[in-house]
Amino acid sequence: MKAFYFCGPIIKTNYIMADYTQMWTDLGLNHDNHNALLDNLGKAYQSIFMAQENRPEGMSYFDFVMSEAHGLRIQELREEQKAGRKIIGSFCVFVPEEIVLAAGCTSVGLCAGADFAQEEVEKVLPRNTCSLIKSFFGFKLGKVCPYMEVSDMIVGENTCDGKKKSFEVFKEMVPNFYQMDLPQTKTPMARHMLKQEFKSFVEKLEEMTGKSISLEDLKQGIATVNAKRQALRRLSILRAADPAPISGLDALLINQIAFLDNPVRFTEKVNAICDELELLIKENKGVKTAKAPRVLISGCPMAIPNWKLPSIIESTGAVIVGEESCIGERGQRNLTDDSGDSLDGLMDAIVDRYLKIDCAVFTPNQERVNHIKEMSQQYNADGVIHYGLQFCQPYIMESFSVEKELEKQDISVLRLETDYSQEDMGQLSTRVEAFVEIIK
Ligand code: BJ8
Repeated sequence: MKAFYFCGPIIKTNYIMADYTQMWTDLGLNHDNHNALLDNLGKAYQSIFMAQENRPEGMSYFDFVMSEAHGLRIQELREEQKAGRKIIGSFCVFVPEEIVLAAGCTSVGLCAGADFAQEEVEKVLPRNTCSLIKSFFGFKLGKVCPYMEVSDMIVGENTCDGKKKSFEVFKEMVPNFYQMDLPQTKTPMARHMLKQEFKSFVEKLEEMTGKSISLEDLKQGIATVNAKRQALRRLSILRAADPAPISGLDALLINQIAFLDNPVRFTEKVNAICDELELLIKENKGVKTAKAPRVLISGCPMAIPNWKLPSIIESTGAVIVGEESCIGERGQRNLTDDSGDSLDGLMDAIVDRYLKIDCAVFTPNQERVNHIKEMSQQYNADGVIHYGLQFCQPYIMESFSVEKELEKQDISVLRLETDYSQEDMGQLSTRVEAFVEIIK
């Protein structure tokens, strides 16, 4: 039996892992930093994920993907590059994967969920910047992210002020930065602007690849991404069962992997685990008992390896039944209408689909509160934990009105603010335990 890498020799398997040292050197990674990161993540993965009971068998594929997230997956991306595909990295669910695929490119997510090289980061960004932004700066400055280094183009979107202004610094650190402007309202003018931005993105990709996107290409791109989102939606809906058939941690992990894996293979594997979950539900088998308190998480996205809050919640005996988040339902629930018979018609459908995303950078944003209420009912949640990353103005500001509206409906809410550090673990645990006691 041989151990394998994501994160050091942690996850035991029969798989014989390759030596990726040369590939990491070619990508310019800093070996000491990278090994330290993998080692820490491996330990975290082992204690958080592998220690769970009653995991569906289908999770073994996602464990495998994680174990090879910096190995085999990067090798695959490099092979795609050799075959002429471009790799497009991005930080936001507003960057349309349909268009990336239609251009014959591959999309990867670059958001990061761990602190790294903080001292270096704070030389270029204010201390009071949210952890998500500091994290991807740290991964760049510490040279530990193979996805960032393998990307042919890095798309930065103007969403919150933090991202928008930090990209002014970040674009000086990478040679291949592309800025995408996004509206902050949903007026007809904003819709027009988004369409223009998406058209410019098409032009940029066509210029990079030297190939025009055809109607057929775009239809195929939409079909692939719709299938992926449908599979994730299927997974979400199965979590309404009581007892819940899968832990929130594992469901979050699958949603996180959606940003890294090959979309067609990923879709097959999500559907396969859904088949298994359906059988478990028929047999009335769950990851916890039917009495376990059910929690919905709402708020900022949780990028790999940000598992802190979900692991605290589930360690109390509660089960997380949904994520109202971009790495979760907010990012994946809407499909793109593929019935158009012209490129322009399909572009309209893509714009309409993306404008349904109810990110807190939009104003007004009543749809998000409505969606939280809807999810809370649909998944039979006993309470909602609102997760705000410290210094994230859009979500923290919105958390007050979310709390007020949910309480009007007698839905219990706990508003939390945290970051990626481990320092507040004790305090968070105490607050979460008290909340879970209340909603029991
Ligand atoms: S569509 S949620 S992925 S912007 S946590 S960096 S908001 S200060 S991530 Fe997001 Fe797109 Fe919106 Fe979704 Fe700013 Fe807040 Fe930091 Fe954030």
